[in-house]
Amino acid sequence: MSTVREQLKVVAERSVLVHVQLPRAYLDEADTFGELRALAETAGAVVVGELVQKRQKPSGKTYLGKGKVQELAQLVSMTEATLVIFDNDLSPAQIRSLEETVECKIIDRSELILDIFANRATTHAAKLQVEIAQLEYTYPRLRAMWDHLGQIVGGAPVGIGTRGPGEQQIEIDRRLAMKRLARLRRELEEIKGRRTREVEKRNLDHFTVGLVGYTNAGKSTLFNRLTEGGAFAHAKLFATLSTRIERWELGGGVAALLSDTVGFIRELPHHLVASFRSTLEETVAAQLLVVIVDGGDPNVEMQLETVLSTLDEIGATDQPRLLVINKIDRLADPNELSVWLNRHPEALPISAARGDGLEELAAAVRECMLGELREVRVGVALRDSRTISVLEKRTIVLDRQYEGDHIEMRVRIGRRQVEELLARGAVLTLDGVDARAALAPIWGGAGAGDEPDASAPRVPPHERLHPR
Ligand SMILES: Nc1nc2c(ncn2[C@@H]2O[C@H](COP(=O)(O)OP(=O)(O)OP(=O)(O)O)[C@@H](O)[C@H]2O)c(=O)[nH]1
Ligand SMILES: [Mg+2]
Repeated sequence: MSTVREQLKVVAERSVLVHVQLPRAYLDEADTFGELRALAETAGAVVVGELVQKRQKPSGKTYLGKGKVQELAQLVSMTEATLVIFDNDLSPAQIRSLEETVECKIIDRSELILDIFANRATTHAAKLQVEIAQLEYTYPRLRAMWDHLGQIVGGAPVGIGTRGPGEQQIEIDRRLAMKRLARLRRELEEIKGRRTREVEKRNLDHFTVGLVGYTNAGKSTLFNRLTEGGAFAHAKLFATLSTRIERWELGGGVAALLSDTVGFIRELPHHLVASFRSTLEETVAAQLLVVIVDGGDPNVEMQLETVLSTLDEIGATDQPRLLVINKIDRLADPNELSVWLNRHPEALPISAARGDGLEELAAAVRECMLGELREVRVGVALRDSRTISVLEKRTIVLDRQYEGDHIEMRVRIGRRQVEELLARGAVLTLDGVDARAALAPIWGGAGAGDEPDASAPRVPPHERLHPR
């Protein structure tokens, strides 16, 4: 076969799905192909056959066992498939051996996901990030394939997914690709720098909440419900590839900025995570994370684990988290929910589609944002315009009085907000008393400057969901 990997696009191909079940299986056995099928369909492929093999470990040469490879070849010819998609990641050598025997184009899960990202990317930054990931992942693999594709005469198009005509061309391609990669990386760095500055400014002016979750969990649907909307929500996987931010009215006169971003998936290709880091960075910087899972999915626990470990990986570990279980309208049996809630008592059940549980969600976020509200007189020096501006923007101001070089504002404010201001170096009085000394009498309990209780158990970041 010489034309097998000429084209890596998946659109409208008749595809056979293959899954090798290894002992450490975390997928629901009843629906082994659920996710791969959804990914394939998202990419535009038509699924015409499925093949599973249970193995202790993959076979080095072809991943599948010998007999199964023959079975796969038969299935491909019987169904007239033009593409085989492996749920497992394959080495270039494995792909080559498989293609030789099965006589059909073979791709793995990472390549499939990259293809989806490539087709979905619409913003400049997303396109940049996908191309970087492709150059890093697909390109070397294609190059490794070229000798098996045969040394073909010149004239073939050059680039991703096309074969290179001979050694010399490969060398030219390699240099061009390296140069391009360097340029793309530089451009992405610039975007990143600009973004970091925007994020810092935003966090100063507003309380920011990041929506994170597995792909298809319903992030964009929820985002559209809670804000003026405009996010693209769709039954396909990876509908969202860039970050959107909108104002979310939490009730009681306070608002937060909510961000919707790209979804996570198990074993997200490493290069893709790396290059999408800048998109995810806006999430990393959010002051609260809302972790959303699809309660109707049989693999919901795996989804949650994936999301939590991806958050660790991208360094989003410092802020509190709220766990939300979505699509409760889809649960056939209400017992399913109570089983889940037993395991995760802090979770908030919602239905983004029907609008259930959204007020409770807003209330929980408001509590995270403000802590318990008190009405106090806050004194600030007039020259501290930054603190005054934060108070005006983020608290409910009931009254203002000017006294010499000071302003006394009567506000409804939460303890967390005061602590945040103090942490930024603001000098305040509360009801005429120095704010640090006033915290405990006003709110009760330990003051802001006190050491955290050393005997309190340390919770690892991935389990640090916000207690309710
Ligand atoms: N039944 C039901 N369906 C929902 C609910 N919320 C979202 N959906 C559906 O789930 C699918 C995915 O929703 P999205 O909002 O696009 O999911 P997402 O998390 O933004 O997905 P990506 O952007 O791909 O990561 C859509 O078909 C939604 O209509 C819900 O509460 N109930
Ligand atoms: Mg989305």
